[in-house]
Amino acid sequence: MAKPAAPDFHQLESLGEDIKRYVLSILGNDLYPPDPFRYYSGLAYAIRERLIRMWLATQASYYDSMSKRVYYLSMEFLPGRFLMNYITNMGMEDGCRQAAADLGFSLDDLAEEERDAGLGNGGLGRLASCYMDSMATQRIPGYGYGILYDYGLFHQRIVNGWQEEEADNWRRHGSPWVIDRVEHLYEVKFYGRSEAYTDPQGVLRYRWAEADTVMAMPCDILIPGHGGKHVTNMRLWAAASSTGFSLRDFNQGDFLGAMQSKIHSENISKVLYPNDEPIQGKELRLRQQYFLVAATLRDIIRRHKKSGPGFDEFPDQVAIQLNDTHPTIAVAELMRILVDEEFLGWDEAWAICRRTFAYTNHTVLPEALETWPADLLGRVLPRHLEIIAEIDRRFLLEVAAAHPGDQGRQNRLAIIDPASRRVRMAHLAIVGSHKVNGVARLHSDILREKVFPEFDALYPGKFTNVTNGITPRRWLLQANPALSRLITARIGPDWTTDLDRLAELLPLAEDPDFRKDWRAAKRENKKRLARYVLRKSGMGINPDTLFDVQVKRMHEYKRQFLNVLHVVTLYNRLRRDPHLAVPPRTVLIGGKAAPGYFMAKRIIRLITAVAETVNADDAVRSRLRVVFLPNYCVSQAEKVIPAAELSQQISTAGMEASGTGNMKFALNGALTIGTLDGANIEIMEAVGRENIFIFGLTAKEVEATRAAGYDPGRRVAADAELAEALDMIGRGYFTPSEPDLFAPILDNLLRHGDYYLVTADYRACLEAQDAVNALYLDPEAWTAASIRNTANMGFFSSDRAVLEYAKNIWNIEPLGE
Ligand code: NBG
Repeated sequence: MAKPAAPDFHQLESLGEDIKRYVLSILGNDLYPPDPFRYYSGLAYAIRERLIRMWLATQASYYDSMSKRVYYLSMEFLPGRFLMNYITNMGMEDGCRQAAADLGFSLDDLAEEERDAGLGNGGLGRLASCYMDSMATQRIPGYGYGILYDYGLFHQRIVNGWQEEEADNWRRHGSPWVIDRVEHLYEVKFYGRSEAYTDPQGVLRYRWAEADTVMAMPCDILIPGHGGKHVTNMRLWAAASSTGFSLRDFNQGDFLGAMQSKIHSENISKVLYPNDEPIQGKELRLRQQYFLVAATLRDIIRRHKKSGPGFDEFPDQVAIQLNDTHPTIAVAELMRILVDEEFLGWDEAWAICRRTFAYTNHTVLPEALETWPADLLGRVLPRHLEIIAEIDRRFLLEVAAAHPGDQGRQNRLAIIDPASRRVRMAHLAIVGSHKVNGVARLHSDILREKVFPEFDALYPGKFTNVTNGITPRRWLLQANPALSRLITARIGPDWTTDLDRLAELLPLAEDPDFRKDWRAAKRENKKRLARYVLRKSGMGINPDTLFDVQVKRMHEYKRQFLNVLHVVTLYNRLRRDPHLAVPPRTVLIGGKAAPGYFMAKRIIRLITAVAETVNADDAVRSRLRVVFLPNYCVSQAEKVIPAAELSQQISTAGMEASGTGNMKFALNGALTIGTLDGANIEIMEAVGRENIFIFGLTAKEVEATRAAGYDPGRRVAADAELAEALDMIGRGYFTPSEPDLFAPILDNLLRHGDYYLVTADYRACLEAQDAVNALYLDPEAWTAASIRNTANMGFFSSDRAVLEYAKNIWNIEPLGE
C-alpha cells in the first residue's frame, strides 16, 4: 500500500487570508491603514501555526523512537530575529514573498519590523542559538533550556560620541514566537534551611525546610531545522510569584507591602546580566542560575519518568550540557534530587551525575571564571552548600590518594577554596562531568596545559576539544542571498546542510567569469550596507572602497585599540602623501561595552572622536572613512558581515577562546587579518596561509613576553609612527576641547605595562595591513582569495560541531528520516 502523503503543513494558498485573519483576531486590529508591524505580526502568527503542527509531529517521533535526548543548559541564547529564519528553513520564501506582495508589502520590509531577541551577551549565546539550528537540522533529539528575560542585553545609543544604554524591552509588543505553557508551572525553592530527620527505616535524611517558593513558567520558542520537517524547541523559564500578593497585607491597607514578595519573585527573570564587572557577589544572578537549573531538572525528570525506565538508566536517556559554568549548580541539584527526594545512595547518585553532565568552558580570562562566596551560596541554597561540601570532601580524598601528602595540590584543586571560602564553579563542573571541552584547539590545549593541568593529570581523557561552528543557514543562506544564489547556481543547494560541499567552488577561483559574478555579489551587499548606514546614521559610505570591519563586544583583549592605532597611522600617512598607493578604505567598528567597563567605553569614545576628525578632513575624505556602528546585534551582523571584505580578528593571542564572528566573515568571503588566537589558527589551516593575513605574537610568545617583563616605552621610543599616533591620542588631537580624555588609555599602555601587548603587535599589524593593501590593489587575486576562503569553510559549520558533541560527548545518534 502506498504511504499516505505527508500532510502539507505549509499551506501556502491560504497564507494571505490567514495573515488578515490574525491581524483581526489576535491583534484585534483593523486591516487599514496597512501598518507594516501589524502585517509582520499577522504573518508571524500564520507561520507559528504551521510550525506548531510540525513540532507536534516531531515530538511524537521522539516518543516513538525512545531516543536519548540532550538538554543544552544555557543562561544565554542570542537568536536575533526569527521570521526570515523560519521562512528560509521551512522553504516558504517564495510563498511568503508572494503573500506579502499581494498585501502590498515587501517581505524584507515586514521582516525589519521584528525586534531582535537579544537574550545573550555575545558569542556564547549566539553559539547556543547556532547549535539549536543545527540540532534541529541534523535531527539530534534535544532541547535548549534558558531564561526568558523581560529585558535582553541593553540597547546601545551613541550620544555625543559616548555609549548610552537603554533598556531593551523586546517583548513590549508581545512576541508571536513565544508560546506560554501556563499549564506546566513548577515550584522553585530558595533560602530556608536544611533539616535532618530520620526516616521510618532509621536512615538519616535531609530535607529543605522553610523555603520561599517562586513559580517557573515554561515558554517555548520553536526551532525548525532546515527542510522544515524536524522542529525542536527552546524552553525558556519565566518567573511568577507563587502567591500573587498577600491579601492580609492588602486588607490592612499596605498595598505596596502586599506586592513586595511578588515583585521579589518576578525579578528573577527580569533582566540579563551584561558580562561586566565581577557578578559573583550578586545574589540575583545566583538565584537566576538556580532558577534555570531547578525548573529544567524538574522538567527533565518528569519526562524521564513518563518514558518509563528507572534512574539507573537516566544517563542512557539524558545528556546535560553545561554551557559554561553558569548552570553548574545543576550538579548539586541533581544530587539533591536523587539523594534527598528519590532516596538513592550517594555513590549511585554520584555515578549517575557524572555520566549525565558535560561541561563546555568558554573562557580562560580569570575574572570570568565564576566563584561564589560559600556563605552567600549557603544562604540562598542551604542544602546545596552541604552537598557541595560533601562532593568536595570525597573528591579531595581521591586527590590525596593519588598524591599523598600534597596539601598544596588539594588546596589548588578544592571545590571550596579553603583560603577564600569561595565555591569554584569550574572545579565543581569538572568534577561532576564526564567530559570537559574547550571551544577551539588552542583554547582546549591551554585549558589542559595551563588552566587545569592538575585536573587533566587526575582525569586523563576527560578534557577534549570541540571547535565552535556557525549555522550556514542564517549566516550564508539567509544573510547573503546574493552569494547564496551564485553558489547554488554553480554547485547546487546541498551545501546548506553539508557545508563541505563548498569545496567544489575551489576550481572556480581560477575562472574570471565566476570571479566577476563573485565581486558583483559582494558589491550588492556593500551597497545594501551603505544604504543601512545612511538610514541609521545619516552618513554616506562609498561601496567602491575596501570595507574593513571589526564588530564584536568591546573588550581590551579584543584590541579595538590596535585597530584605532592602524587607522590613525593610515590617516597620518595619507595626510603626508595624498597620492599614497593604497586602496581607499572604509573602517567600520561596532560593539557594545559592558555598562560598568570604564576602559571599553573610553575606547568607543576614542573611535567616535577619530571618526569625527578623519571624516571631516577634506585632505583624506575620499581615501579614508571611519564609522562606528551603534547597537551591534544579530540582525545588524546579518547586514554587516556579508558586506565585509576584511575581517579584523586581532585579539592578544591566548585570550580569545575561539571567536565565531571570524568564521562568519570568512564564510562570506571576507579575508581575515588576525593573530594566531582561538579558531583563527584553524581557519588559517583551512583556507591556506596565503589567503589570510596573520601577524603578531603567538600565545607562547605572549606568555614569554609578559614573563620577561615587557617594556612598552622602549618599543614606542623605537617606532616613530607608533609614537606619533599615541602622542596625538594622548594630547587631545581628536578631542581638542577635552585634551585629557584618553589619558587613562595611554596610562594603561605606557605606565601599567600594556598587558594586552598592543604596542608589541603594532608594527606587525601595520605590515600585515600593507600586505592587505597590496593584494586589494589586484582585484582578481583578491577575489580568488575570497572565493578560497568561502570554499574552505566547510569545517566551521555548526552541523559538524553538534555531530561531534553527539558522538563524542552525548553518545546520541541523530534520528533517521
Ligand atoms: C566566549 C568567547 C569566544 C567564544 C564564545 C563561544 C564567553 C564566556 N566566551 O571566544 O569569548 O567564541 O564564547 O564559545 O562569552
